[in-house]
Amino acid sequence: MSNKSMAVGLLVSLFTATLAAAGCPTLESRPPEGASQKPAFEGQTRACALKSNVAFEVTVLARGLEHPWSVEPLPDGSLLVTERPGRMRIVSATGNVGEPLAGLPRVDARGQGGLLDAALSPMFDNDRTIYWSYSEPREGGNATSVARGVLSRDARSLEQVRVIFRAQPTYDGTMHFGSRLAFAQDGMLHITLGDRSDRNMRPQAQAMDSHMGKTLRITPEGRPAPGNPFIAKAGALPEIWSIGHRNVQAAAFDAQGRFWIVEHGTRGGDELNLIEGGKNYGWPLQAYGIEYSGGAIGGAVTNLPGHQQPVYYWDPVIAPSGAQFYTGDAFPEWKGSLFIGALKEKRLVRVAIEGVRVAGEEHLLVDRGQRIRDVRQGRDGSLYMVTDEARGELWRLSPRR
Ligand SMILES: [Ca+2]
Ligand SMILES: [Ca+2]
Repeated sequence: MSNKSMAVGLLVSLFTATLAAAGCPTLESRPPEGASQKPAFEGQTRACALKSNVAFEVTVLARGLEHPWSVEPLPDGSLLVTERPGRMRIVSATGNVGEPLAGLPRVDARGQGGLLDAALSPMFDNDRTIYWSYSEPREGGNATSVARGVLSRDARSLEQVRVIFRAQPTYDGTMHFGSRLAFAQDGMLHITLGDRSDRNMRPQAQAMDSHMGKTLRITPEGRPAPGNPFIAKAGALPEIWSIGHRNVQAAAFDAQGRFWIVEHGTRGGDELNLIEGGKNYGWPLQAYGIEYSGGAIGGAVTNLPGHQQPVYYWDPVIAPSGAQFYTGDAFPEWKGSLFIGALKEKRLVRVAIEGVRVAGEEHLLVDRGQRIRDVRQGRDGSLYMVTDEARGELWRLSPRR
């Protein structure tokens, strides 16, 4: 081989293999949007690429779901699915798509709004209670609300439906509603909300008299949860748990009971955060990445004293929606991993976590080319996903037979 071809070969390998600080190959080799930005600590972005040795198969259980947003496995193996235009359905374990459940309130389904997340009561086996979030049409606009109802004996309708929480303020917009629902081990319901996207609304992520850009913690009846960090603070809304978020569409508790969220940043600023009550996660004062229009974000600061750093960030972004810590027996190698749906990058992201750091990242289901909106684990240890398409699909990922 000539010196020239050796030099070319070396150049090619330099450009194709990007190494994490730890010296291992990374998945990401594109240049970051925040070209001059530096992570706050080693491993905060571009972690080592993982490759699991797992034999799985994906079964398409249902097709033709209109922009499904949430999938919740039910105790009998069937799946509760929401469709953003305002329908909730039960799909049987073998893929029979049921009629929309009756009894849901109206939703404002423009833009990113509509019927969003659903969560089962921790006592669902006994109380058959379902919680859901949605953009509620209101005088002067809309905002995220949470309702609950009891699934009827014939599983065709929701009964005793009641709105238990209404985020404030009402705003006339169609973006950044949040809104995942997750029950903690103590039985309290955590809600994640967005900042409503428009520049005039952004500062509300830091405003204590607004629910926007926060995570919230309420009782199953919708009251501020006892022990909330700002419950006795004058001028602060008592439901607030954490502040400074942009738009959170992914949230999950791990096996230790820790609360994690994955939030949409702008170009180059998607974040994984470990949430502690009372803490400030920075938006829009502290952020990675740049504006969609180009140029620096707000204060253009990635490390502001008194504000929490993300455990991990993606630049370029994945656009995260839906999250699940794997605890099942079907895939022992994946125990403890965090699975995240990726909209923009159209894949399932697996993140291995050690302590409070990301140890590695793997991307799965890349070749299917669909926006993954939600991922949840069934009692059988399978992972269930819905895809955010006009004719969206419901998938089961299970051990290969
Ligand atoms: Ca859910
Ligand atoms: Ca942040």
